[in-house]
Amino acid sequence: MNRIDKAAAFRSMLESPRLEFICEAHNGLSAKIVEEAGFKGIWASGLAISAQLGVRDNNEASWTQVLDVIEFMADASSLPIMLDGDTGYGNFNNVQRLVRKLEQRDIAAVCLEDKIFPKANSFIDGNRQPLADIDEFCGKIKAGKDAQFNDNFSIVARVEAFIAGWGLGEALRRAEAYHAAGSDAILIHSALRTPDEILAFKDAWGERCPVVIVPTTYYATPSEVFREHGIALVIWANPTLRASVRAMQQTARALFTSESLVAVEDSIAPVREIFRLQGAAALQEAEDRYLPKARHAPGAVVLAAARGAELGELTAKLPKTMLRIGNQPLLGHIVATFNALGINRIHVVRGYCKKAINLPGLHYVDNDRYADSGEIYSLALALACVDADTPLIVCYGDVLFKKYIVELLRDVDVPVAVAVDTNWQESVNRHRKADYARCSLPYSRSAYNREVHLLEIDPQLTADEIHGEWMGFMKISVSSLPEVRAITEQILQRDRHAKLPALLHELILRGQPVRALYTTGNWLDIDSVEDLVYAGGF
Ligand code: SPV
Ligand code: MG
Repeated sequence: MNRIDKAAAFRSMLESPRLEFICEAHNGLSAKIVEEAGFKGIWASGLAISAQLGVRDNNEASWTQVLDVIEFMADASSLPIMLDGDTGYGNFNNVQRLVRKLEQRDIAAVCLEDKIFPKANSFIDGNRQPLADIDEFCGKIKAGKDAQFNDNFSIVARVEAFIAGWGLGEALRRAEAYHAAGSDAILIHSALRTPDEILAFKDAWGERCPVVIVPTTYYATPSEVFREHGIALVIWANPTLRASVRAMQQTARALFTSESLVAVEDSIAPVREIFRLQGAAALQEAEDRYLPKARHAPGAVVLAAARGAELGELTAKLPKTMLRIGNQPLLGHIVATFNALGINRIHVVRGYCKKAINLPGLHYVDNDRYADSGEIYSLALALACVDADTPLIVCYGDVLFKKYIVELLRDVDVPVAVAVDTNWQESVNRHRKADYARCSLPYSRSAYNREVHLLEIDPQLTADEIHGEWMGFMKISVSSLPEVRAITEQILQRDRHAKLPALLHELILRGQPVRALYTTGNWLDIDSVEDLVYAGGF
């Protein structure tokens, strides 16, 4: 990245034949705002910086505390900054150290005023303020100029003669001396409501060196007047501070009185504007470039639209997924297991007694045709809602399972995968109908680490064909989501009641490999009162 010479940019503003303007900022945020407004330079105002720190403009903030603030300003903005260096925070020696520290922080210029440390703001009893000894002040300017490394760094000498109640003669005498000592420009300050003093000064001064002004009290003077008189630079010394003070006062009062953000929401910046000013987008881009690609935590879809009529009275007013097992509903257990694996974007398809499914933090998809549709129909509704850039784990809403089953699916990086329970005989013994799976390799120790694929899912498979039972767990990768979406649409055109295995069938038919991951037990589906007893929920 090329480094801009901010000092050179500031110097060319001072020396340009045009009237230039710089605006006050007092922290990183206001520096950025001033830059975005279009200004070419920043005035790091002593008044504004001390005020935003909550202290007086009397050198109550130490000079290193001021340095800390302007370092943030210089980082937040590419504009040249002129620091309001007050009296230089000490004698010539302190000025030298100040100039070196400013250059290290890429500050373009410093303005030094001919008063006594600790100074007071020019608008508070200005005419009682003692001025610096001219020779002593000239020594500071010389010392500062000798200390700077970059020839373009500017030292602006601020003449406070008018402020302190002296006349044009004293102002010119001082300006002449400071100019001779090496200052790059003269700031002539005045507390009048008219520009008379500064214009008289400029007219007498001529073009000896650039003249800088601060029209805070004579703000009503059109800038055209300054232009006509050949002023080099106008400093708007405190507007962003004053604007923010007024806005904060109004907002805080309205909020306190109304006890509601509604009263202020439309008149304050949206949070996303704060993020923009902070450069949040650039950090996100940088993260994409520099951080190792984080494995996207998958999302989950829980199919829970059915009643579970086989449970009779128990599901008269509740869908099966909301039956209590231990301390919470079945669905709560499912969610807790997903959550334990870092999966928190969970879409639940609900249908029967949908209002009863109301656990917080879930995304609900309503299948209002649950009585006249099947699992694929519910899945298709969910697929229309899930993120396109996140893999998906699908399961039924009536199963309890140990997290390792989902963990295996989460960590496998293939287009589509299913978990297959090798403990299938148990379901035969319990006389349940099950989705039996035939795979490319039976489960065995040697199948460990081999890529096993699903060949067929069918409740009618014979015992010698069965390699396991499919429990409804399926993982769909990001790249497969569009195809799976298309297949579900296709299936629904011919059969609105189709069940999940139809999707696997179709994938296999299309030659899309479906990885089978063998697991053994560690899950339970709730199909009967006996299952509920088993699960400890009855
Ligand atoms: C400042 O902004 O701190 C200044 C300008 O020094 S003035 O407040 O007008 O003195
Ligand atoms: Mg000041």
